[in-house]
Amino acid sequence: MFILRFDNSKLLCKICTLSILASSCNQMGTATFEGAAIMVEPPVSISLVSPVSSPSLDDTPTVRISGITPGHLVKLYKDASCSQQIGEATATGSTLNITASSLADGTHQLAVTSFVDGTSSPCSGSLLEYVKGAVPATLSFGSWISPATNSGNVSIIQFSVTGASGTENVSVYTTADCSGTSIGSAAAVAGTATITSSALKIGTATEFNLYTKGSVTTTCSNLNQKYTFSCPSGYIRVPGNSSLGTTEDFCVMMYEAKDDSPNKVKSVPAGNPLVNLLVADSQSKCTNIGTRYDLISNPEWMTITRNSEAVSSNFQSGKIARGWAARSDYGDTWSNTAVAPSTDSNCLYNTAGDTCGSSGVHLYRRTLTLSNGEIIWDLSGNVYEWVDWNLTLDGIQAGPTTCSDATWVQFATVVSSDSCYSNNDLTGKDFLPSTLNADSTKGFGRFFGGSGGIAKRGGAFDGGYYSGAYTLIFEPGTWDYDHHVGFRCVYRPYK
Ligand SMILES: [Ca+2]
Ligand SMILES: [Ca+2]
Repeated sequence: MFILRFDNSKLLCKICTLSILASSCNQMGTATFEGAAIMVEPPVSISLVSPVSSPSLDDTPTVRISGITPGHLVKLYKDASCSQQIGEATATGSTLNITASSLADGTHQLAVTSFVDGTSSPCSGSLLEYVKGAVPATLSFGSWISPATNSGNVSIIQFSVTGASGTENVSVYTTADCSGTSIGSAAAVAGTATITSSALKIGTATEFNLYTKGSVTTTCSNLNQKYTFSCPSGYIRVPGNSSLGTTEDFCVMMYEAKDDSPNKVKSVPAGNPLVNLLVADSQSKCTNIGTRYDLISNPEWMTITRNSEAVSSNFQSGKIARGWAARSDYGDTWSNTAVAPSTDSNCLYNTAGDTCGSSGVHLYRRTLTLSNGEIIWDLSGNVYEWVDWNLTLDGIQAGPTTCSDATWVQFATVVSSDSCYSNNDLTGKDFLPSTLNADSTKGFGRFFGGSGGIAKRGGAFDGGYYSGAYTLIFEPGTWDYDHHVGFRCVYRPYK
């Protein structure tokens, strides 16, 4: 009878057959034993319980260790080689929570071992990186990236924030207490976060003060920076109207487009409007200006007209200013044969044939005022303007070609009897003033259907009562151009 002792950690089997031999005799017997030589494996994973993410200011994080054999003593370390223990506990199930002892600022590689019957598993190696963050005094503004200064005509802006703790997530707000939805957030890289904002709502403000806080630096701090939005030079801001399909504010040319050789157009008072272009070429003149520029779309046209219709100074004696459009056989006492000779305060009114003045009859005033005080010239009259029927689809879209009124009619006639209105190819928000009695007798213009489908609006210098801010013709096709037809560009800051 004798006792054999084995060092379990040096056995390579879990079920072993042992032969016992003596040097002076034959085999004495065999013995089989099970389970006595189990190799101890380390736990397989570590996850954060509290806090839920790293980096964090919490210096005693609680972690969950999984893949444990019940009964094993689990030891937690803050280094990948398991030399600096920060906690331990005995497992009763296959998972176990351990709260670490105090961790210093910095990056820690959490690792574990299992221990049973005097035998330890190998070290797991790093299973979780935990960053205990230091608290910077404040996050600071870095620099403007796009635009390169603190003002511009885009509503999506980009800038940097510095002083972040490691890779913490930095968020920016426009509220002084960092309440509400952030306008942008990003993970810092080496302490600097590059923030790209969502589309700022330029309809509610033109100046945005910037505040920030981080996932580690949770104190809201003032970046002492503000961004000021403005439309491009020569463009005015138009409040969006979601019921008409313009959910965001946009900018529109204050004047009909003027040539800007060789391939663009500009919005300036001097010179005659650019005419005799196909609708597609007109759009190209706009898009050539740069990104976010386009030919005006019908929802945008309607947003301008509906807005100006609600401004009382655009009316006198129940009539809205119709502009440079007089024609004696269409309701006026004189006729124009050309566009207005100039565009400034000395030519605000059409006062006689091809003649203008600084004062005159309200119906012949060339400007409309928007609810935000902005002024737009010649939306009605001077030259017709090509209008892209669809705002959301790229390129030029035609309007309906199913309208039965291929002649001049009042808007009420379209509503009562035109086939394109009754079959919903044309709806009220596409063309109607806010009240149905707003017609050509009140300066609003008229409607003309047709088979071409390309929309032109506003009427021209010799249109008489057929001209008006709401005037709409579907007769032209993509092949048409005329000296009565120009166009106007928009700038969409949110794109
Ligand atoms: Ca016009
Ligand atoms: Ca379009």
